[in-house]
Amino acid sequence: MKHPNILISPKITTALDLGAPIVALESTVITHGLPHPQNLELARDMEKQVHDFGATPATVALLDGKIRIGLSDKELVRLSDAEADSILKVSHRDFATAILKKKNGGTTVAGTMFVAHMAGIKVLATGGIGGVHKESPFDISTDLRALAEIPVIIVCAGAKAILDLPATLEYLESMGVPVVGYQTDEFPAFYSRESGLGVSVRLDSPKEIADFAKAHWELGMKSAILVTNPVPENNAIPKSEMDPIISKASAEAIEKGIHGQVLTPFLLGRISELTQGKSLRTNLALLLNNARLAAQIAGEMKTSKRVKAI
Ligand code: PSU
Ligand code: MN
Repeated sequence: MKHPNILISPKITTALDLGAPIVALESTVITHGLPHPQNLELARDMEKQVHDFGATPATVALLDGKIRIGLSDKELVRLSDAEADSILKVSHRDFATAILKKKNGGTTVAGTMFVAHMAGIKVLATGGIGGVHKESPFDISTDLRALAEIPVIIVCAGAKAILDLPATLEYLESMGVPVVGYQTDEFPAFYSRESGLGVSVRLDSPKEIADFAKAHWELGMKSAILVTNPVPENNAIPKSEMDPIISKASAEAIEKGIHGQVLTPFLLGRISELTQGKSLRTNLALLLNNARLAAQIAGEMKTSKRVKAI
């Protein structure tokens, strides 16, 4: 793929040429989702997890107005050092802004899906997807539209309970997006393993997920497959403990009139303060857990392809 505004690193180019497993990583979590220096540690650790589990990590971001697939360590440092105010949060509508103004930016799940699909990368890892907001039901993340339209596998820990989870799941159902529970029947709520809501299918191994994706896309379906991977038990915070904290942070957002792109970062920051950093540790643990599963799925996707070629 040649495009004047997209630069693919040599490592990723080689992996693409070889048909080797690759996992795309979003970068809004680095630029807007986590405080410094945990964001840099996390960015490095995500890449390491993917690598250790047999795939090539491809962090996607914008640097100097170019869409980048695969970053050097120096570039990860640059991205994580930038003040959130000066760096863009890049979803579909923001790419041309970043290109024209030669900006740096973290790509959201939607933005990363768009870039990954263009490059031929099939699997993406994140923490949690965006969804329908509780405070303003008309605030629906571009992530949901991207899930409806872009055929890649997203590994996440569900959606945060800061969102309207039933409405988010209804939207995904309307758009025909399969919601896979990895070794669970319940839709995980990011910090918590439980939400009281169901998934559309439970699958128990990376191989089963790869086979499911194949079956879905071979029919000509265009949507993504959302794989929800509950946070490891020892890092989970029970729903009953999170609910009052989330309500408090949401009420503050309404009081302060915070909405739009800054709402998610505001809520995440407040929840971390209100839990004295406990939610931050959970956030980091689930991100790494998702990177591992994504790498395993990417490995199985490759196997399925090879078997087909024989
Ligand atoms: N969930 C997190 N941390 C994040 C995000 C989601 O736990 O940083 C980011 C993701 O990049 C997601 C984006 O794609 O927020 C959604 O933002 P919005 O709701 O403005 O679409
Ligand atoms: Mn939004």
